[in-house]
Amino acid sequence: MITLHHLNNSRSQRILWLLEELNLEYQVKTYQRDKVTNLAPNTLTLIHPLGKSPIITDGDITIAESGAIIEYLIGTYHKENAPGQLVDPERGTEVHRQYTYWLHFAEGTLMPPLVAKLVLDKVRTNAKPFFVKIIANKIVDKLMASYYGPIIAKNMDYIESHLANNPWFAGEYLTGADIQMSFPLEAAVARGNTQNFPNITQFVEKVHARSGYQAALGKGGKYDYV
Ligand SMILES: N[C@@H](CCC(=O)N[C@@H](CS)C(=O)NCC(=O)O)C(=O)O
Repeated sequence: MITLHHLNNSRSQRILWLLEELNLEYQVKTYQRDKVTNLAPNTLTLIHPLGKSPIITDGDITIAESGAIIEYLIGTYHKENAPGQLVDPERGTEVHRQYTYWLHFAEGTLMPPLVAKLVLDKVRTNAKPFFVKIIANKIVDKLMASYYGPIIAKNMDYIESHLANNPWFAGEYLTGADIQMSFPLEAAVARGNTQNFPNITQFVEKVHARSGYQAALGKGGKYDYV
């Protein structure tokens, strides 16, 4: 039996969605983030030393990293490329190259500056006392304006223009790339950062409308990015 070690409001939502798209039987073990630090509880390190979610176990196999989990689940359990269903692209095709590219892009290129922004926003909010806050905000503003801001904007423009010509990230069909890209994009929509990105907004709406996605929401409990 597959077990998903699921942290609330996290990348693990991707895997819930994939498990539903693949129509698999699985159980969910839920972990709650610490209310102050937002970190995962230490009990997750009993499953994998880094204690980050998602993690799955399947018999005596343990896998961390959402991209690796997506590749494992699709490689092991995907049955057929039926219309409207999640497709496992054939190796050596352009669709497969696109699938692999976006699978890696999500965590390798897009997430790092988004996480940096999240951390810097926290510095801005939490810095104390007052005079430290003024200096901290100046440093954060500088880092955002000169480095992370332009990188995030460039990435968002790039994704937006890709989605102008492709209904799904690898082309015509839903693939694991869409599962992987869903988390950063739905977080961007939920935070109100996509007013000027209609294609990204529509992509997230299309994802949220899928019955597999809705079933995943039912299994995982409250998720702030819908
Ligand atoms: N690149 C990893 C990132 C895993 C990760 O950072 N997960 C976050 C949740 S979105 C986490 O567990 N945070 C809690 C913590 O670091 O304690 C993946 O894609 O699985």
